[in-house]
Amino acid sequence: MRAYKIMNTEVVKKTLYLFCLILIVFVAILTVNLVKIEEKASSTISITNSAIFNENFSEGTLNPKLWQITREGDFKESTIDVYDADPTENVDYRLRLRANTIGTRADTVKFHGVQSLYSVDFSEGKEISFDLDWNNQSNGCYLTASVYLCPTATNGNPREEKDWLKFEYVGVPPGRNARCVIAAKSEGKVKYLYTEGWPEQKSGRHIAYLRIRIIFDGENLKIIENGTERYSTQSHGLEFSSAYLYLQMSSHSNYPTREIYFDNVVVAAC
Ligand SMILES: [Ca+2]
Repeated sequence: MRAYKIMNTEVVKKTLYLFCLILIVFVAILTVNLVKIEEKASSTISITNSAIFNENFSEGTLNPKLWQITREGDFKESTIDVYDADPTENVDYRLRLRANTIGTRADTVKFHGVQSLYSVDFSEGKEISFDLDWNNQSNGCYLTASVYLCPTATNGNPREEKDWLKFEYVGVPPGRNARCVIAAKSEGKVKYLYTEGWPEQKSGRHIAYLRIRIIFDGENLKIIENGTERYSTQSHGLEFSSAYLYLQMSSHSNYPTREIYFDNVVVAAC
């Protein structure tokens, strides 16, 4: 009887040891996995923080969940699509804005483009960057390629909205060159921040494929074109800190088909 009791106690002890061992192994496995999950979560967050928005149009079509088309004025042709701009078998999808204004009303300027359906909050440091291909215009007279940051949404012309910041290229006669314009509109009043010497200097310069970076850091605003600072202020004075992104083109009447491209639109924390 006594021997049976001792044996029984031994069995209980062994079972208890085994249980403790299993528990330790289980806790160890769980801890390792939790650390892994945490690492994965933090890397996901850091990716989200550094690139909030990244549009390279690689889907080959304009995503209606991200963009809506904007248009104002009469066109002979107005095409806004995602286009493979690479003439070889490689693929290079970009946003294409294409306009033909032959035979249209002489008293109107025609505007079209896209508006992001999500707004960018730049109350904390943000960089908005994009590629713009002026597409080697043989006659880019009064053609414009613009990016507007505007707190209000419209499927018309963002220029008519009450508040915005604009970065733009305007084709200058006889049409092979362009100049840069940076302007802000506040409560309906337009203020030119940078005009590249215009109206005294009217010749403009040759532009081609451009990478533009618009950097907000508190009240500081800096605009960089192909690595060179174009504009900088320590007090941008904008009365909005959240804006839709508009990629735009405009043309006067009686111009044959002209097209420009945007690509690699990135919004990132900085
Ligand atoms: Ca692309």
